[in-house]
This record gives sequence, structure tokens and C-alpha cells, in this order.
Amino acid sequence: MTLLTVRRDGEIAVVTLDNPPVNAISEAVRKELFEMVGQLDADPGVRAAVLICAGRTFLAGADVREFGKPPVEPHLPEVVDRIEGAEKPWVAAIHGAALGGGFEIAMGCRFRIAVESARVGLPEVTLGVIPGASGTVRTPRLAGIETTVDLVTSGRPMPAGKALKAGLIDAVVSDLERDAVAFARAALDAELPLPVSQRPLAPMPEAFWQDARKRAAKPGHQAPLRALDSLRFATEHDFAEAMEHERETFLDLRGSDEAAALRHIFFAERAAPKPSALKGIEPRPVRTVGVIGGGTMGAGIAGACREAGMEILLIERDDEAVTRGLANVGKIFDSAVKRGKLSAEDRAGRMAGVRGSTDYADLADADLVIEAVFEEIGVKRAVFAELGRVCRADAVLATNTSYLDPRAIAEGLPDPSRFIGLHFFSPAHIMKLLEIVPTPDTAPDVLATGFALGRALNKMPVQAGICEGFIGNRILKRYRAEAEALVKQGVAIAEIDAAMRGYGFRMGPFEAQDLGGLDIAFLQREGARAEGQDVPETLGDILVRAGRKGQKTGGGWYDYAEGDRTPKPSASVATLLADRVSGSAALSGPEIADRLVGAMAAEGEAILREGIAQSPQDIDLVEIHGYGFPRWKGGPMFAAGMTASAR
Ligand code: 3H9
Repeated sequence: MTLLTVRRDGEIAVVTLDNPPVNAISEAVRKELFEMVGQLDADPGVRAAVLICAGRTFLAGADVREFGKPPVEPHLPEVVDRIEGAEKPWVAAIHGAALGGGFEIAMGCRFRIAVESARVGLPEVTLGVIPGASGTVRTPRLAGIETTVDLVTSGRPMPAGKALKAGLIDAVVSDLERDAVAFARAALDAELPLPVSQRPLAPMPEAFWQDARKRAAKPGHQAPLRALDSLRFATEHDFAEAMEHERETFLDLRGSDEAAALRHIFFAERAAPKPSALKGIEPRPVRTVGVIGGGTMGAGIAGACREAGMEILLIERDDEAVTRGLANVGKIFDSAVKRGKLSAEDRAGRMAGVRGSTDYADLADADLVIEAVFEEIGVKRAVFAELGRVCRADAVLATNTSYLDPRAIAEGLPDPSRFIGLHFFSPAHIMKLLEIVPTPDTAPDVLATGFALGRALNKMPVQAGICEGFIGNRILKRYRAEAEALVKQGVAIAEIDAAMRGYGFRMGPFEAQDLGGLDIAFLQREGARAEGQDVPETLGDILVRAGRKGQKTGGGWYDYAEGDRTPKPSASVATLLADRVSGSAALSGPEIADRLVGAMAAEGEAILREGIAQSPQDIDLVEIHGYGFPRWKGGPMFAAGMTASAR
């Protein structure tokens, strides 16, 4: 045995698994666990076993890296059965997370105990599969069907306290190994509970399943519904039949495009925050953050940084604006209190770490200053002139611009090596994406500081090069242009939106513009035209000029009834655009989606060629975390077959 070690505490065998980094259940782990059961059963000195893990977590689930390869024995369901069928009871001692196959192994044990910070769950749907080692068969026998539906369709792990109430675990303890041994010892002479597989399970009425399907359904995402099917099958068949059915579904999905897409994102998300080019480069410490501008964006950035424990100084131009800015930050924490995520006392603590000022000199101690003022080059340059004067020489200075050239903003800064673009997405305390935009002068440790900030804020940091719109907004522009091209060919606006919803987006391109307002992009185009740039007229321009700026004006691409956000196809829009529509193309939903996703991928390819993005994976992450691209499609580059990952 190389991954398992055994220590004896009287009649209790403490089996420790150590398979860094997350004790994933690889072929070797399965084999050793399987054999360990036999060894302990054969040892007359042992009467019970504790299964505990070294490192940061209990078993994190099946080894995802093996999913692309043919399955090798012993399969995980056999290992779980073997533990459950042991002559001596096993106690799973959980810290960190017991996920997927990790929780399935815990269910094979006669008892499960956990520390309070632990979480348990069945996240398989987030990898495009369903539990494959009794998650849909044992879990309902352990904790009932409602709890299982929630676990297997959402994939969300449950904290130990809640898991205890739900019956998923037997106890929450403080000293895991000591208490697990005590638990096992107490069980020696007590009557043991039935193995989970032998517990009863009653079927549920048709209406229950219909409701569950409605709640779990996501367009184009098959795993949650297949998990429900498997769960239903388990309630209507015996244990062995249900196991067979679950395994078949698991293996079927394991080879699906959806599973390949989600694995691609799983690994991309873990690689992006720590780029290999920055290995060994120490980021600068960031404890105090200055934010210039207390509008929606500035307040969101301040809220996000404060939430990560940083001290904030918010700079505004006058006292009234400072008060407004602080109130904007306060609203962010208020909403967390309302949602039960923050206590009133903690809210006060958060706000105590947010100060406001009109005096740039107060930024003398800031480690990082993020500018979030009006998108106008003169205004931004003036801000950085001040920052250059008052900030510490080693302070990192960042702009949150979304369209301006960061090099132009940094012009005149005495030391441009400490300057960087940090492009947050609104609302900045919620949106995961952070585009990190170095200039040719940015020092490597300043770039590393941007990534460290992204990680500290629990964001998805992605490096972007300098071009109009960086990665995300540049692709958005192309996506919208392609959608307009379809309209010109005669495809109905509502059909295009419906096609993209069918593909998995929450909203189609036109509905999304109506919600956000058509005027922002219009003003940008007008600004560029005023500077003499040749910016062709868009259909959106025609609508804005006719006063149709979106929901806020009662109409944009659609009409809206007063107080109603339901989009209604608009006769006025048809009239306004009539002389631009020169065809009557009939495309199916999937054909429309192909066209639009293909356009995004083509722009992504150009972005890669120009070195604006570091990898196709980064482009996929930008689209998923900033623009609502369905993660189960893997992002536009994956969907178009432009990534290296194996399908
Ligand atoms: C399953 O179990 C199917 C079964 O039902 C049926 C089978 C028959 N495999 O996330 P981190 C790597 S499906 C391989 O940054 P954290 C990860 O790539 C599985 N590798 O750590 C990274 O590598 P690197 C269901 C894995 O502390 C490193 O470990 N289970 C796996 O922030 C650190 O990862 C899941 O979906 C894996 N399963 O969070 C759980 N997991 O250093 C997935 C991680 O090279 N895992 N790695 O970049 C997690 O949710 C988190 O890793 C966890 C720790 C919460 C455990």
C-alpha cells in the first residue's frame, strides 16, 4: 500500500488516505481501498475502521483526469459495496469536502462524521455526468428524496450542519480523528444501523417528478434531468437494478460532448488564476485599496475588495459624492444582510473598513488604487496625474476602463511599470470575470499582483491584450453584429433570441440589449464617429435615434407594456428597419445558434492570432463568466472545436 497507511488505536484501525492534492479517487486509490477492507476483515485484532484523509480534504470524488480513458477495475461502485459489506463497521471522518465518489464512499461506511467546516455533496452534474457509484441510489435511502433531488440536480455541496439535519451525516465533531475513533469505539457494542443499501425507499407521485423536472431543466443541459431519471428509477426498482441503471447512465454521459465541455471548463478554471508565465514571481502585498469613483462600478469594486478583507478608501470629488459613494457600498452589504449572508454586526464591521475622502493625499498609504471614473480620456489622465503625485512609489495603479487604450491613460505617469488595466464587470461585487490588461511597460510583479487580487476576490482572472473591447466586449460586438446580419437576412428578432435561449443563454442578444440599454454602445459609436473613425451604422443606431433605448424607454428591439418586462415583437421596429431587411431567410434554432457561436469563435480566433488572448481556454472563460455563455457548452472556442482538449 502506498496511498493508505494504517495506525492502530486499540481495536480501531485508523486508515489514512494521502493522495495529494485533493485525494481524488484514482485507479490506485480504488484498488488499495478494496484490498484494505479484506486485510482489516482478516485481522482479528481489529473490530472497526476509521477512514480519514491527509491534506486539505476528504476524498474529492472520482479522478476527473481518468474520465477520458476506459474504466479500469475495481470500479468505484464495487469499492463502495465492498466497504459497506465489510464484516467490521467503517466510520468516514470528513474534513474539507466529501464530494461525488468521495461521498459515495462515505455512504458505504456505516457512519459518517464531519467537522463543522466540512461540506458534502454530489457535484457530478457540474461535470456533465450523474453520480456513478450509488449517489442516486443510496442517497435517497439515507436522507430522503427531496434532499437528494436538490443535491444531484444543483450539484451544490451542503455544509456539515445542514447535512446533519438532513441525515446525510451522523455527527458534527471538533477533533476529527479523536472523535472518529471514539465514535467507532462506542459503536462496537451497540446495535449497528442498517447498511444504507438495505434501507427502505418509497416511490413518489408523478406530480413530484414533473415539478422536479421543471425546476432542474436548463436548455441544452442534459445531466440534471438524467440524474432525476436515475433517481426516479431508483425509487421504483430494487437496489441492484437501480445500480445497474445508474452506472449505464453515468458511462453514457461520461462520453458526451456536454461532459467533455464541462471537464474542459473545470481544468481551465483551475489553470487560469495561476498562469505558468508568472510562476515564481511574487505579487505585491495588497491590504489597503483606494477606489476612485463611488458610482455603481466603483462601489462594486470597493465592496468586493472589502469582502476580501482589504481596507478601502473611496475618493470622490466632493462631500456629497463621497456620501453617495459610501451609501452605494452600504447598499451592497445591506443586500447581503437581507439575503441572510451577513449579520447586521458584520455589516457594521465591513463598513468600518470603508472610508471616504475628497483628498487624494489620503491615498499615500494605499497598496493599490483602482480608478473607476467616467470613460473619458482627459478625466482619467487627470486622475492618474494626481495618483502619480500622491501614491507610494511601489503602489500599483490600475484603471477599470472597458474601451479606452490603457497606454493612452498611462501617458505621462512617472513610472508606467506599476500601471495595469483591471477590467471588472458590473455589478463588480457579483460578476466573476476580471480581465487583466497589462501594457508593454507593466512590471511582471504588477501583473502577478493583478492575478493575486483576482484570486483574493474569488474572481476568474484572465489576461487580455490591448485592443478595442479587450477580449469580452470585442467578441460581444461581433456577436451583436452577426445577430443584426441575421435580421437583415429576414430572420425574426424573436426567433434569434429564442434560438440563443434554446442554446442555453439566459437571454438572447436583443433581449439583453433591451435590458441593459442600447444607448451605451450607441454613444461609444457616436464618440468614435466624432473622432473621425469610420464606424458603420448599425440597426441599433436606427432604433436609438428613434428614441428606442430599451426597456427603460418602453421599447427597444421589442415593445414593453407599462410595468411589464415581457418583450413583445414590435410593429414600429419592423417599420423602422423595413428598408434594411432584404431577405426572408428561414433558419432553425440550432442553425441560428451555430451562426452566432461561430461568429464569436471566429472573432476569438482573430483575438488569439493577434496575441490578445493567451489561449482558447481563456476566451471560453471570459464568455462563460462575463457574458452568460452556457458552461455546459464549454465556451465558443470549445463549441467550435478550437481547443486542444480531448472530447
Ligand atoms: C465523481 O465523483 C463521479 C462518481 O460519482 C462516479 C465515478 C464512477 N479529479 O479545486 P482546487 C485537482 S465526479 C482530479 O483548486 P480547492 C484540480 O484540477 C467528481 N483532479 O482545490 C487542481 O489541480 P492543479 C466529483 C482534481 O482546495 C487541484 O486538484 N467531484 C479533482 O480550491 C486542486 O483543486 C468533484 O467534482 C478531481 N476530482 O478545492 C469535485 N478535484 O493544482 C471537484 C480537484 O493541477 N473538486 N482536482 O490545478 C473540487 O470541487 C475542489 O477541488 C475541492 C477543493 C472543493 C475538492
